[in-house]
Amino acid sequence: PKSTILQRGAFILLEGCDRTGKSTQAEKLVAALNQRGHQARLWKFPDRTTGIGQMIHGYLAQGKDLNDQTVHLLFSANRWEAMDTLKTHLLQGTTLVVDRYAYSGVAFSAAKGLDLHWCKQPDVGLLAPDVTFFLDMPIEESMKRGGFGDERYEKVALQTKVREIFHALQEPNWQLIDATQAIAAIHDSLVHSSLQVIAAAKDAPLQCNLWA
Ligand code: NYM
Ligand code: MG
Repeated sequence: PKSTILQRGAFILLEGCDRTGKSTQAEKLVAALNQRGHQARLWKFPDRTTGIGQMIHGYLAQGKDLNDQTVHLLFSANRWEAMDTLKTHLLQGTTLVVDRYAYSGVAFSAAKGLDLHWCKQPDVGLLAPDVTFFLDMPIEESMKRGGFGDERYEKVALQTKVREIFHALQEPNWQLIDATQAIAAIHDSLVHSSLQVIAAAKDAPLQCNLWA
């Protein structure tokens, strides 16, 4: 019999400033892909469930202080500690819908004043996304959404800088999404694009070359 080669899943990333609807869209996208018969699962960074993730959570939500370089490296380590698991899922054919990644890592730390080049280095060589959906909207709009201001970084001036740095980090496989659109309209376009990305990624090798 003809041998069958297992087709890998796609690495689909959602990025953007706080309160742009990433988590809502990521959950809806996973459900829609599963419904269409694609194995898909959600992954979120920071992953607050690990030991490193708990240190990050203490910093973001519980007022624990850490110096800027240290917290930057913790966010990066929180991605590296997930790499083997993420690779295994992708190679088993599962598509990953990832809510934030290294672009957030660099955008937030550089917005605080750390050197952009320095910020990228710890994440060099991570798995590279097949597509990045950048959910973009004016900060004045996202500010109006519920919950803004609960965590460290949820401040207008900082978010404005973060947005600028995100734009500077754009790569050819980014798709800019107007995040002020209705939830259903954004969802439809994410599903449409994701199906194309899944079809294109299935025979392509995994790329462990972020910023390399
Ligand atoms: N954040 C997130 C960083 O500063 N660096 C990173 O590497 C990542 C992944 O954490 N304001 C920031 C962005 C958010 C905060 O993320 C918590 P979320 O998606 O709100 O849980
Ligand atoms: Mg948040």
